[in-house]
Amino acid sequence: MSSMLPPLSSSPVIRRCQDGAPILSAKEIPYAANLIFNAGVTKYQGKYVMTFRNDYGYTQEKGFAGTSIGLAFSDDGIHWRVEKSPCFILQDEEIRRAYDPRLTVIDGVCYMCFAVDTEHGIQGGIASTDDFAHFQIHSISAPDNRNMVLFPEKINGHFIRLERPMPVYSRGKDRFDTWLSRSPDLKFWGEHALILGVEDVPFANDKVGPAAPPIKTEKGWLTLFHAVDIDQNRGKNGWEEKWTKRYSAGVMLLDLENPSKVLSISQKPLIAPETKWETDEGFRTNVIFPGGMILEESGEVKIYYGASDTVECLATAQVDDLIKAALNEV
Ligand code: BMA
Repeated sequence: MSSMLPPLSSSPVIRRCQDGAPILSAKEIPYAANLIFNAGVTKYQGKYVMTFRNDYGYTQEKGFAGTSIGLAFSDDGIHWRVEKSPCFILQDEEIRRAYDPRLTVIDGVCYMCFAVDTEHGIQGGIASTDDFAHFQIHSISAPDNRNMVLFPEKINGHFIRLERPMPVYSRGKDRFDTWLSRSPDLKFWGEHALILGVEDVPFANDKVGPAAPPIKTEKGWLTLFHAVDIDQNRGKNGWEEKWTKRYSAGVMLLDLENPSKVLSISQKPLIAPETKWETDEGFRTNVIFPGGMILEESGEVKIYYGASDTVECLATAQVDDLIKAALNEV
């Protein structure tokens, strides 16, 4: 069946690296790997570091077979050396898996946010590491919450995070929005504020949530968000039995001093699924999901995104153009 919703296209400011071909996929992983996507990427101690999600597989009968978080390093942010074993796995009688890592360096310490599927709901975790072998977990939220990202600096003495709680009971369906909260110590979180609702984004009808951790610019915190629309007419997309959602990314600017104040929201997608890796091939097609954004000294921004929940890709844009996209000037 074809979709009733209009097609979406990426902003002209976006350039896909290698014409959209993946920069990392399962065939480059030296251990059991199936779906490699939704990576967190940052620069730490002079190198590019990536932690990526590795889903072992999915069946209708058993659901997800498990997930590990793998580790890779790079000198140029494009070509990656994958470490010989995963760096982070959470699994026990209660916890099914940890996934969707997001990396942020604050005051020289590397933090990793991640989602945790448990027998009693989905939680959001925050850990730190200095060697990517040992992780100290600072907090794991109440369920259901995920897609957490940390700002790269404290504001007025507080760590700041974006998150996407999932209030199913009160709203009766998927309709999830983006919130911001603050913490003195990464453990206790409060001052929760709604910053982006589904109704604020013309290319979403289902949920909007954080994507890559924000970067600081003169005009405000430049922040990507994921935007989901759902169309029952889409029928089956990808290998999964039924997949009717489309994930694209938008961009917004938040106030530097008070980041719960939204300055501007792009009214058109920044990146929408377009290449064959994003629309035709993979587990869940029509999905792009950015998890890392790096501002280079040249003004180029590297945007790392998972495609079709199957591979990891890279796009670039100039920071000034991303600001214009957030301000709806392109
Ligand atoms: C969400 C998460 C994401 C994923 C997306 C599309 O629920 O699992 O990690 O990219 O679905 O499948």
